[in-house]
Amino acid sequence: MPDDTPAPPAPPAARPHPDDGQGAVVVERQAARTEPPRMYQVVLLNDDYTPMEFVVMVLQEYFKRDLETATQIMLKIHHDGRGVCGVYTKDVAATKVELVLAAARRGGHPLQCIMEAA
Ligand code: TYC
Repeated sequence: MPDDTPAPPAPPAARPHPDDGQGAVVVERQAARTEPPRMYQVVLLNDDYTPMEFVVMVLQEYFKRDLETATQIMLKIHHDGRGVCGVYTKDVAATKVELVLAAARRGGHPLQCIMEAA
C-alpha cells in the first residue's frame, strides 16, 4: 500500500533579519568596521656601482616621480644608504619590487629594492 502520509511541514526558512512581529522586516545598519589595508613602503638601497642616472630613471618610470623629485630621492639614498620610493598596498609594493629588480638585472646593475611594512 502506497504511503500517502503528507510530509511534515518544512521548518521555517532561516530569517537573517529581525522581524518586528507585524510582517515587516527590519534591517539594522551595521557599523562600518572594515580596516584600511596595511601599507608597505618600497625602499631602494644604495650601492657603489649602480649609475645615478639609472636610479633616477627607475624612480621616474616605476614610481612616477618627476625628474627633480627623483633626483632628490636618489641623492638621499646615495647619502643615507636607503630611501623610500613610495608607499603602496602589499600586492602593488611587491609588484614594484619585482619590476625594479628585473630592470636592474637587465641593466646589469646590483641595485637592491625591498618592501617593508609602513
Ligand atoms: N651610489 C651610487 C653611485 O655613486 C648611486 C646610487 C644611488 C646607487 C641610489 C643606488 O639606490 C641607489 N653611482
